[in-house]
Amino acid sequence: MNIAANPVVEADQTVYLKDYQKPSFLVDSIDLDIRVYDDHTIVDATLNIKRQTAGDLVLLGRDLELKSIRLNGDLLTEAEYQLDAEQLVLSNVPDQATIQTQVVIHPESNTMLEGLYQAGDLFVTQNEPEGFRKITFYPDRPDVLSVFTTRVEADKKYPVLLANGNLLETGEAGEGRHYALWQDPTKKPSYLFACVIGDLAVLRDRYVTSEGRDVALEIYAIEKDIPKCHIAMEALKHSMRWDEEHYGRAYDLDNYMIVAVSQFNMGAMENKGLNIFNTSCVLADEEYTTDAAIMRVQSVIAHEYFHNWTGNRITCRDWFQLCLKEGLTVFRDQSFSEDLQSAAVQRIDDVAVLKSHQFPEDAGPLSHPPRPDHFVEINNFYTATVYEKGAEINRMMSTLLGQEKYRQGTDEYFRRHDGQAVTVEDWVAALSAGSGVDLSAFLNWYNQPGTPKLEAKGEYDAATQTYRLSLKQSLKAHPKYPNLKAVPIPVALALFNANTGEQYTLRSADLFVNNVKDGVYLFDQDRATIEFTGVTEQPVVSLLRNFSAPVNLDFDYSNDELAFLIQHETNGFNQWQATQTLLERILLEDHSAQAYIQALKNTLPELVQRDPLLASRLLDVPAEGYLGSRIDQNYQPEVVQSKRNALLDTFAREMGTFWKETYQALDPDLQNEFSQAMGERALKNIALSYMARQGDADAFTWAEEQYQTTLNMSERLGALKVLLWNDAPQAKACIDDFYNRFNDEALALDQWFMLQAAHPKANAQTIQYLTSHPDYDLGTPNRIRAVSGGLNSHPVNTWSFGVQHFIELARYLDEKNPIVGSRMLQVLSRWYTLAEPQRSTVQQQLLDLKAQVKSKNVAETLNSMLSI
Ligand code: B3K
Ligand code: ZN
Repeated sequence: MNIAANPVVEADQTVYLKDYQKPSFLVDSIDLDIRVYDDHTIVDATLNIKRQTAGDLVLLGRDLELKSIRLNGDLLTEAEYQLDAEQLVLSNVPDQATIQTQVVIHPESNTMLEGLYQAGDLFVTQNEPEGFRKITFYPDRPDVLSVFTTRVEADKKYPVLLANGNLLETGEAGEGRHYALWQDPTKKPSYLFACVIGDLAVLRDRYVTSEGRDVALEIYAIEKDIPKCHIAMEALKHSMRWDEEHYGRAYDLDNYMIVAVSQFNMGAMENKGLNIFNTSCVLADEEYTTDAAIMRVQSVIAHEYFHNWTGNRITCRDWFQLCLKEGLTVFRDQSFSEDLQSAAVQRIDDVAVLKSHQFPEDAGPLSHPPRPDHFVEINNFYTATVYEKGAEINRMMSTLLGQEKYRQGTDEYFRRHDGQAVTVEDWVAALSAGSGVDLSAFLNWYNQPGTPKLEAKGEYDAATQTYRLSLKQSLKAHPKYPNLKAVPIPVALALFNANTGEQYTLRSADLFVNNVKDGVYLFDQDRATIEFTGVTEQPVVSLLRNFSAPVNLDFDYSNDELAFLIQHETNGFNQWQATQTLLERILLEDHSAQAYIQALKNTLPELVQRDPLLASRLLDVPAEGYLGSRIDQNYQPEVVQSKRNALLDTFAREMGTFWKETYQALDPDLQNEFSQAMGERALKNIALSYMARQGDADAFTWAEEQYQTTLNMSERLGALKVLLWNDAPQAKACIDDFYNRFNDEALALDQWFMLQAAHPKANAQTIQYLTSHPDYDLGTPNRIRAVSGGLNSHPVNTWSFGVQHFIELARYLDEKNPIVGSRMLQVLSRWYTLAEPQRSTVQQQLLDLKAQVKSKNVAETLNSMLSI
């Protein structure tokens, strides 16, 4: 018997893109037999393999107890193969052969939530990127595609037995056990394999595709959560139709199953025909989940569904190409969500995430290109850069092409590569060929790290009625990526008449599309100047409308010009962007707040009536964490916090009765449209918190009333937040009441943890109380994220008592769940920007941790963090 033990970190385990080689063998088909018992699981695998190139047969496997291996029916002895902690290698294998293995695995004690694991009463899989090798020996890499036939057997206490594809057969297996046999007719890589064993209820529906296929839709969850699955079901049908209409892609199997599980490392997983979802990304119900969570559920449902074509039917050649499927699929789900609610607000929310997560990542020690060229642990590369920046690259190409050409390009991609495992180059080449526009310069975006800086200067010549815009781009040098090249930057822009507020029609020979109001200029050199003619009066320019490129814009606006844009920009995104630019100046460069306050006073009353959701976003004040990420040295979180609080106090005061009147005027229950109601709820909560800041005696009474009387989670939590974070006399009773109401609802209980951890005056005792609470569970990533995410909403707390919390968490998870451990540690990645003595203190704690960690995940993250 051989036990492949946990790997230990060796000197250099770096994998390089340049070393990519095709696998020696392909797998035509695999038969899996998975027999689950209480204290072990037996996995039999039969692989029909075929040689592709010269070389040994390499079957990857980790933590597997090998019981037997046969080659063409003959039992092999230990001398006939080489086995180590990572792989099983056979030499001199015939060009065509059958390999049979039997292994024993232990899902019941698998705390890493990777491979097959037990979560409560449920057994589920998570195989992307390299989990399948923890189930059986296999060429576990995305360029090996095979037909999977899966027999799942378990005790009848688990009535539900699922795997990918079509159900061929079910039956008795003796001793109170039963089995189900599934076959997935579509060839797929092993990372898309899934099976589920458990006792679940199901919500069923149907969808007939544009090609006439009648698809059975099923969402599996525990019985009491089934009523919370309807929004997800509607979103699924909506996504199916959207993909047909926008990309011409129809679904290809007779069933589509989604399973909700409460212990899951990330949001969801697109396994072929059998998605597995974190409950937080599938359960949606106004009573138990917030509006933001409901929006997220719809977008994640769409994301995983869209993967069926961008990811599953066309997959990645290797894991360096991860952003091929993720960047494209995120762009697709963002576009879907833009159709679902206000497009401007969706864009605001997506860019806010990009700027608060991806920009700091790209400016720090964890910076990497969307398509990295080396890694130690691929799980560390499911990053904001791969996902969100990857999406931005696709958005830029689609902006340039326009709807029709973009569609011709994607059609060509699906035509060329259906059923293949491909690269980023293949995608850009197909998009170029289909659209007739050479997009190859966009490969620079995929291959280079860092956020480009776009410096722009404007000059108006009244005599010739000409406006000249000079542009310059630059990228910060990166030690690992020399020879950085200019990238193509689509600059969407508009000019407004500063006196009348009207928008000019753009006249310039330099524009991609001329004589329009919204122009796009393709800036692909180091420097350029564009000239606009017929500009009769002093203009105000609005740049990067809709955030047309993921760059840091440096334009010397006056505060009055920004205030002008807040009031006159017709692009909701840039209206919001003007508020954010102005606020950054006020908060980080000590500018006066007057221009901002006056602009909002002029804009809000009308906007609150017309578009409450957009109005709620115009009230965004950059979070302390985001502001901190804009400071590269001598960062003092407490200084940022007190400046921000001072601004909020001023703003609360100066807006006078606006808050109270707004709170009283709005009634979300009267709105028919979800996004209108959502906007009004958001506004009312903001108004309540400003009323509290004003010291208005009604604030707490109204908050308590809102808390007690509502049946809507956004309203209940919004009110509770005001009470709790302001230490209102009613706070204790309400937070206890919340616990009593929802202690059997895991997702709502996460909010209970989060809200307390996010108290601005939380301290080490608060965290101690929460993490030793009987409902705190280190085996449930959602619960960990609730406390850690709450705590991290105030960098003052993160960088004081929080450091110890995150270090201890990383140390514990290093062994138990390194994927999540590595994530948690990344919270501290900007330690080097802190002012002394904090900087050295945190550095020392990280160095101490480095000596103790074992997993590749945590070790790689820590090494990068310390190599600044
Ligand atoms: N593809 C999965 C992510 C898997 C993460 C593994 N650590 C979810 C998604 O992007 O749809
Ligand atoms: Zn994805």
